[in-house]
Formats: sequence, structure tokens, C-alpha cells
Amino acid sequence: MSDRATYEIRPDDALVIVDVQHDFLPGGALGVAEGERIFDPIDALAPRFPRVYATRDWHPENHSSYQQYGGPWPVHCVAGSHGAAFDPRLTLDNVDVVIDKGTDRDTDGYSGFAATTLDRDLREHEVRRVFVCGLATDYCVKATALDAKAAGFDVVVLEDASAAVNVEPGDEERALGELRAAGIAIANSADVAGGATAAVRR
Ligand code: VGL
Ligand code: ZN
Repeated sequence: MSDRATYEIRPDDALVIVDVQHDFLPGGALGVAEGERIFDPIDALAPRFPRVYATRDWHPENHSSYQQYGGPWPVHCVAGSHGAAFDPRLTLDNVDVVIDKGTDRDTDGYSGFAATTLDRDLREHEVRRVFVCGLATDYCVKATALDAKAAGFDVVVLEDASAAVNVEPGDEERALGELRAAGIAIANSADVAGGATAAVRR
């Protein structure tokens, strides 16, 4: 359930869209069952934000998170592969910056802040509040939101614009609980108001 608050989009806001790639959508290597429901909310939100980032899980072929190397996951999001490409239902015209993550073999790279330029770029653009959405709520959305909060940004996770892997039933609810406990707000896209009808990208 979302917290009952309205968020008026401000010039110091950014939207971070996490890992909307073939492999995380139905039919992909690590397809999130409800993944397709995020497209309408994201399309409604992204054009109104002054700055929009899209992260990509972008792994080497021998990434340590793959089962053949002792990790928990099937091979997914190999850099340059079809599975790693953005799903075409993500409107890239709305995206200012693409952030590749998980490029290092030995770290999971769940967070968009892990060994990337995201933190520096947000600060250069004087962003103070970060809205996070995408795939998957219980992994990369969660890790990105927690790191944004730890880095000092105000953070709102958009529940309906995100979807969970749910390896275990209830993982999504547990993830949202962890986010709340860290001081992160949970909202729905309908709780986000205003913003430019066609934002001037900067
Ligand atoms: C993710 C599992 C492995 C994610 C990435 O994008 O949530 N999950 N790699
Ligand atoms: Zn991954």
C-alpha cells in the first residue's frame, strides 16, 4: 500500500528507471511475472520529470551472479546481448542518461549507484529528490533506492511503476518494508502531480 501523500514534481527531482530490459520481462531469462504493468505508469511519469535516468544491468559473460559460477541467477543481461537491451516499450525519448551497472564480474551490481556515475551526475544537476521505479522491486529497485537514501537524497519508490521477482512469496512486501524502515516513501504514480507536460531536458 502506498503512503497517502501527493508529490508535486520540482525542478530538483529526478526519475531513475531501473533495468527495463528484455531479460527482466516475461519471456526473458529472469522475467518478472507482472513486469508489463510498469509501462503505462512510466510513460505517464517520465515526460514530466526534469531529469530521467535509465539503468541497465550490463554483465560480463562470466558474471559471478550466474549459477554456473555459484551465484543465484541464470545467465541474464550479458552486455550487448538481446536480453540486455531495453524493452522497446520503454520510451527512450524520455531518458536523459543511461547508466550501465553490474559491469564488474565480482560484485552483484544491483544498485544503480554501485561503481557508476549516477551519484556524480545527480549532484552536478543539483538533484535533491529521487523517484525510483522499474525492475525488480525486491532487488535492483530496492538496492538503488537504499543507496540513494544513504547518499543523502530524499527518495520515493513508485510501487505501481515497479514489479518484483518474488523468488519467495512476500518478497515484494518485505522489500517495501525495508525501504520504509530506511525512511524511503512508497507511492503510486497517481500520487505524483505536476511537472512539465513536456519537460525541458537538461
Ligand atoms: C536484478 C537480479 C539480478 C534486478 C539484476 O534488476 O533486479 N535482479 N540482476
Ligand atoms: Zn544482474
